[in-house]
Amino acid sequence: MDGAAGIPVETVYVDLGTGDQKKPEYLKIFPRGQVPGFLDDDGTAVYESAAIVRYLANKHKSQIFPTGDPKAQAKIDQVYEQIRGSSLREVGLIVFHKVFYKFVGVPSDENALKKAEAELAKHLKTYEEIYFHDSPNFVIGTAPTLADCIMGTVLSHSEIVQFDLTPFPKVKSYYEHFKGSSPFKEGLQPFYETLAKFVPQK
Ligand SMILES: N[C@@H](CCC(=O)N[C@@H](CS)C(=O)NCC(=O)O)C(=O)O
Repeated sequence: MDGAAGIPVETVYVDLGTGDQKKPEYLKIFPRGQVPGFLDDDGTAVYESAAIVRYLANKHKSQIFPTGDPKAQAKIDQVYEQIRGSSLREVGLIVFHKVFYKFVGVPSDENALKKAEAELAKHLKTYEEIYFHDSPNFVIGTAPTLADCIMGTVLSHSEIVQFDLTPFPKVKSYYEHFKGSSPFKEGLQPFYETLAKFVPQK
């Protein structure tokens, strides 16, 4: 399968439900015991999603994280790090309150949930203003970059917890395009469909 960067990769599903990620054969390759993990043909093993993208981009000279172009990389990295350190945290909290706490029978803290939702809305309003300038379909520039990986992750989680994107039309239309892309459909959709089953529908 060709991913967003046009780099051929084969997807192997690791069943978190049955704990495949903690089995000795997986831990031998990926000692962190989490997905995703990337195993190259020569046995090189890389974990952490951004590290995998950067590794593949460097190896295949992909625009997803342009090799040898520090300025372009910095533009992408500042978006990646900013979103990962803020919105991913907030949406993660919302998922915990709405999905995992219910799953393990821990009462959700409504105030903390509301605070995380308000924070996420604030971030999306900012993204509406500062990104999607070159193309409505990409966070920055006119082709997929590592910045789209993190924005797509935040928005996919937002959808799972039924976070309303209507007040953010640029973000909403960006996400519609992202969801229709084949890398999302082939790589991420099965994971999000599984997660969605645990969310009480409104
Ligand atoms: N920061 C890591 C996050 C990895 C992560 O949290 N993976 C989760 C699924 S999204 C996982 O494997 N959970 C199962 C476990 O920890 O046992 C990345 O970006 O790759």
